This record gives sequence, C-alpha cells and structure tokens, in this order.
Amino acid sequence: MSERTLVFVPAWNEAENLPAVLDELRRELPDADVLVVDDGSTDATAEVARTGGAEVVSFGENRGLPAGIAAGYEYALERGYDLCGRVDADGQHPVAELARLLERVRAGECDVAVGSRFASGKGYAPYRYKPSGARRFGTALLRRSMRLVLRRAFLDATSGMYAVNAKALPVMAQPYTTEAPEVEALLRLGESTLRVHEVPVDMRARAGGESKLQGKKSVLVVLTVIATLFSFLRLRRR
Ligand SMILES: Nc1nc2c(ncn2[C@@H]2O[C@H](COP(=O)(O)OP(=O)(O)O)[C@@H](O)[C@H]2O)c(=O)[nH]1
Ligand SMILES: [Mg+2]
Repeated sequence: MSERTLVFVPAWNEAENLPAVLDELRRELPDADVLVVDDGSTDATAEVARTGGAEVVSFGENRGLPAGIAAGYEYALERGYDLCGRVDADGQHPVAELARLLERVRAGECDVAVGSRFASGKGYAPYRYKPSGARRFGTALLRRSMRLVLRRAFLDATSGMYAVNAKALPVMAQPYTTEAPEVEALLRLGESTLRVHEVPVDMRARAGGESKLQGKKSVLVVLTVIATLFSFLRLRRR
C-alpha cells in the first residue's frame, strides 16, 4: 500500500482492552498510522496508547462518542490521509476484518465500507449473530427505518467498523448532533453521491469491562435515531 492510512480508535476508559487492540493493529496493518482519541479518560488510556505506539488526542473532559468520532475523521482530513479506518477500543472489531474493508476502498470498489454483522456472503453465514430481547426489537425497527430513508437495505446501521477514502472524509468529519453518530453518518452519506458498501464481517464480544451503551443510554440512542430519521424525512419532503 503506497497510500497513507490512518486508523483511529475512540476510547473512553479502555486501558484494560487497548493494548491487545494496538498489538493487533501493528500485526495486521503494520503500515497504518494509529490514533487513539482519548475522551477524558480517568484511567491510564492515554499512557497505554502512547506506550503502544499510537498518536493520542486527549480531550480534557468526556465529550461523548459522537465528538470522538468526528475528531478521528477530522484528524485524517487535516493531515491529508488517503484512507481512514475506525475500530473500537474494546476488542470487538477484528483488525483483519478492517483490513478487508480498507482493501475494498483502496481498490476503488466503494468510497465507504461498513463492516456488518448482519450482512451475509461467502464465508459469512446468514443469521450468524442473533441479537437478544430488546436489541432484536431495536435492530428490526432500525432496519425498516433505514430502508425507508435510504431507499436501500442497510442491515447493521450502528456498526462502528468503517473504512473510508479521502473523498468521504469531509462528510464523516462533520460534527455529529445525535447520540447515534453511525446512523447520522449513513444518512449524510445517503444524501451524497459517495458509494457506500455494507460488507459482511465477524465481530467478537467485548474483551473486558462493560458496554458504555446500556440501560437509559441505549433507550436514548433509539429515540435519537428515530428523531434523526424523521428530521431527515421532513427535510427531504420540503
Ligand atoms: N471517545 C469516546 N469513545 C467512547 C465513549 N463511549 C464509548 N466509547 C468508545 O466507543 C467504542 C464503543 O463503545 P462500547 O461501549 O463498546 O459500545 P457498544 O459496542 O455499542 O456496546 C469503544 O471503543 C469505546 O471505548 C465516549 O464517551 N467517548
Ligand atoms: Mg463495544
């Protein structure tokens, strides 16, 4: 790869999980630069990131995942990277899968590749992930809504595993105004002429600690997703 690639990792108090993720990045994507967006962590996230060879952007206080994501893409945009990828800090995103996404974008198949647990294809069986209970209801609702707004099927709209090219960076780096930044990104991309592919990938369970999207916060996400979708529909009808 002669292209310059940045992979960024949004992280809030992930000192426990980060070393393994950074090791995996070095192994699977040795030529990529790595940025950790440390969002006001109160643990050793920033030190662990530096020790692991990553660049670090630290916020003085917790600004939330939407701000962390915009900052990652903005960093890539400002520094003129050709390709930019994102993986989560909790070990859920196998870097080998991100490498597949980056390769598709690099080859010009699409401008944005999104890793999807719910898409199927060669080597990726349908229904290999079964969300349970409330999550199942949420994902079904989200799928229907996305189909309505995007006018195409999109199965895993909250996936954070992305690979994008320089053309997509200005769109991805715009500030996010909702608690569902990935959905917001897809809606913006849908308004653009950029080519977005949903690519089947496998994901793992979080390595350690707890998901930061639980309880009240997850309800908030569903509500903001619906609000965002409706505001998009209204704008389009004007
Ligand atoms: N920058 C930033 N990252 C966050 C924040 N909350 C979660 N993250 C990161 O976003 C990623 C996904 O969070 P996670 O809790 O695993 O959510 P889940 O996978 O949807 O259950 C992980 O890399 C987290 O460290 C936050 O407030 N700010
Ligand atoms: Mg997670």
